[in-house]
Amino acid sequence: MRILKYALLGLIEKEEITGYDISNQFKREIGEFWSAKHSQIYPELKKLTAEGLIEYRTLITGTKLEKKVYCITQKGKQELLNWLTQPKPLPETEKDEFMLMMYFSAAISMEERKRLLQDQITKRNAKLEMLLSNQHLLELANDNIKSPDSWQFGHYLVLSRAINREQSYVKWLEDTLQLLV
Ligand code: FER
Repeated sequence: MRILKYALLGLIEKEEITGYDISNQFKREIGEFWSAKHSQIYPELKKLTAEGLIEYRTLITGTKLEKKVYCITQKGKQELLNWLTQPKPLPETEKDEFMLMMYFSAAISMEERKRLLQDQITKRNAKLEMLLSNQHLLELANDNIKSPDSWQFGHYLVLSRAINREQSYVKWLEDTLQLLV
């Protein structure tokens, strides 16, 4: 399944947007939880155009620069709505190298295990700090972010889920550290 297709339709549906800005949006927000290579985005835009799901007009900026500004078609809106309203399968469990190491960790000393757990706690806490600061910025920029009617509500949801996940991971790491003597 081409999931990137729906990420692009979702972005273009919000407002007409250049390929360059789509790429930036990906880096800034969606890419935090749905990674896409810069090199995948342009071919996908081409496909969507060929399929009649999006259209573009050419914007001349300056003397030579031409930009494509994309907007969604009726057909594109319909496909996006179909996808949005369809139940989703569970993803495969995320591969976590630390978990694989933990699985075999009876082979190493308690001291080594504790050191490695402590290292993960430090790294997870740093990630958590980043997420909490993003959440704080989002709350500052949108006074009604927790309202399901807010246009940024979806962003808030994805972020709060990530915070929840990291907090629970850190708690598990700390509980595990306590088990080791
Ligand atoms: C964001 C920053 C981080 C964001 C999501 C994340 C949607 C992370 C998500 C994750 O790790 O699952 O602004 O916005």
